[in-house]
Amino acid sequence: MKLTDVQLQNYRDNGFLVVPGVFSPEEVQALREETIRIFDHERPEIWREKNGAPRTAFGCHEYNDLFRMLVNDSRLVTPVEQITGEALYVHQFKVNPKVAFDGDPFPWHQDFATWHPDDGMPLPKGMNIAIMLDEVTSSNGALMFVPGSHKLGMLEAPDINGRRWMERKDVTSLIRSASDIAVAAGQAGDVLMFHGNAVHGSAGNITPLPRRILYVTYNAVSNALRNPTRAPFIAHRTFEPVHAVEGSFLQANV
Ligand SMILES: O=C(O)CCC(=O)C(=O)O
Repeated sequence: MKLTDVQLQNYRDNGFLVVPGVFSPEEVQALREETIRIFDHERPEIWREKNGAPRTAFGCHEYNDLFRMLVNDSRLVTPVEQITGEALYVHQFKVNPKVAFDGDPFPWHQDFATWHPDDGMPLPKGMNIAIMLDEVTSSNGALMFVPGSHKLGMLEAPDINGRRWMERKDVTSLIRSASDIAVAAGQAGDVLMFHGNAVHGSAGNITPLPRRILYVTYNAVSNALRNPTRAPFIAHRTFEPVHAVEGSFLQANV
């Protein structure tokens, strides 16, 4: 999948981009089913909310064939290569299911504010690309962005229990000075891309509608981690490049 000039400009201006209709209903269904199976297991890579509801499954592409094929899918790899202009490896893989009624929020933050000090990623060349596995709306926990915030560089954020959420006073002044808060809504099968310095967060989900999003974070091989401190299933240490595979990951030989 190649981004158009308009999409590229949109991404450069805002720091995020939604690309509609990238993955088919059959592909989305296969990813949903695999996600449900994964959350049935207890493993260190699977994190839960305080009440036990699933929050994040990290690193599934390392032990699951479908997700292993997916991270090489050209619809994910090519647009990130187009933007970064570099060979890429998988820095992080996760599914955040934000379950019906019980999905907790993610406070405002920049990902690079963790990747740099905690993972030892030298430059903000890491980039997220995500697949919406459900309809994502402003009600069920869509990501919200401060458009253009990726141009501000890495902002101050304290280390709170291993995450670098922004302080409320900083979020307040940022949002007062920015034009808007944008909601990255979309349909199942749409793709969301965003810059490592894009300020974003998401509200909790108290609707009866799940909001599953699968994220792949690619990083430039030239920008591989130095002295990472987080677990390898969160900040991967295998810097092998991915190679874009055309066609559906469902057809690929596993
Ligand atoms: O899935 C979400 O709602 C937000 C996830 C996020 O921002 C993160 O994991 O850093």
